[in-house]
Amino acid sequence: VVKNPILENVNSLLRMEQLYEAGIKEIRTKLEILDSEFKVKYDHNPIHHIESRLKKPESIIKKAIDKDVTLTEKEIMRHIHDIAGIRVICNYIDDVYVVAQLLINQDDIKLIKIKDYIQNPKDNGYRSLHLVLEVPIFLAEGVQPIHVEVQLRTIAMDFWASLEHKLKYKTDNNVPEDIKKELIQCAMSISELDYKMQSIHNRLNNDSEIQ
Ligand code: 0O2
Repeated sequence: VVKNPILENVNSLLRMEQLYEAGIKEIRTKLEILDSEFKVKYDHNPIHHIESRLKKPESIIKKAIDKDVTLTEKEIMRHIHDIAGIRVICNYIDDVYVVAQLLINQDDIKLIKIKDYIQNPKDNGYRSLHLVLEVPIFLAEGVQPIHVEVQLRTIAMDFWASLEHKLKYKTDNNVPEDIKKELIQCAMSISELDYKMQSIHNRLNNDSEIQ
C-alpha cells in the first residue's frame, strides 16, 4: 500500500480534532454540573457563561514552529497545551477560584500548569487565571489523556481582555503608547471594581448586615 502523506495528515488532523472536541465537551459538562449544583444549593450561579474554541491547524503549526516543537502528532499533543481552549466567565473573583479549585480536585483531572494573572497581573494589565488540565478521553481503542487550557476570569476582566485583544489585532501588535497607558489605568479601575462588587455581593448574602 502506497502511503499518501497528505491523506495521512488529514486523518491525523481529523483524529486530533475529534479528541480535542471531546476534551472540550468533558470539561464543559463538568463546569455546567458545578454551576447548576451551586444554583440549587446556594441560589447563586458562579459562572456567567462559557466559551470554547479549537485552535486552527495553521495556528497550531505556527505555534509549534515558534516553540521548536517537532511537527508530529505526538510532539504537538505533548507540547501545545491550548489546542482545546475553554474560557469561563464568572460573576465574581471568588467564583473564579472556587470553580478552578473544584475542577482541579476532581479525580479524573490532572493539573499540568497554573498561571495566576489575577494575583500577578501582566505588565499590560491582563488578569485571568489560566489552567492547563489533563483529562482522559475514553475511546473504543483505549484511554487517551489530552490537555485542555482553561482561562477563568470575571465579566469585568473579560471586558478588558476583549478590547485589548482587538486593539492588538487591529494595530498588528503595535498598540500606541498612550493607549497602552490608558489600558493599564482601565485594568486598575476594573480590578478595584471587581473587589467592590465582590464585597457588595458578600454583604448581600449576609442578611443581618443589610437589615
Ligand atoms: P489566542 O488567540 O487567544 O489563542 P503558550 O504561549 O500558550 O504556550 P503561555 O505563555 O503560558 O503559553 O500562555 P499564557 O500566558 O497562559 O497565555 C495564553 C493565552 O492567554 C493567550 O493565547 C491569550 O488567549 C491569553 N492571553 C495571555 N496574555 C494576554 C494578554 O496580554 N491579553 C489578552 N487579551 N489575552 C492574553 P494566544 O495563543 O496568545 O491567543
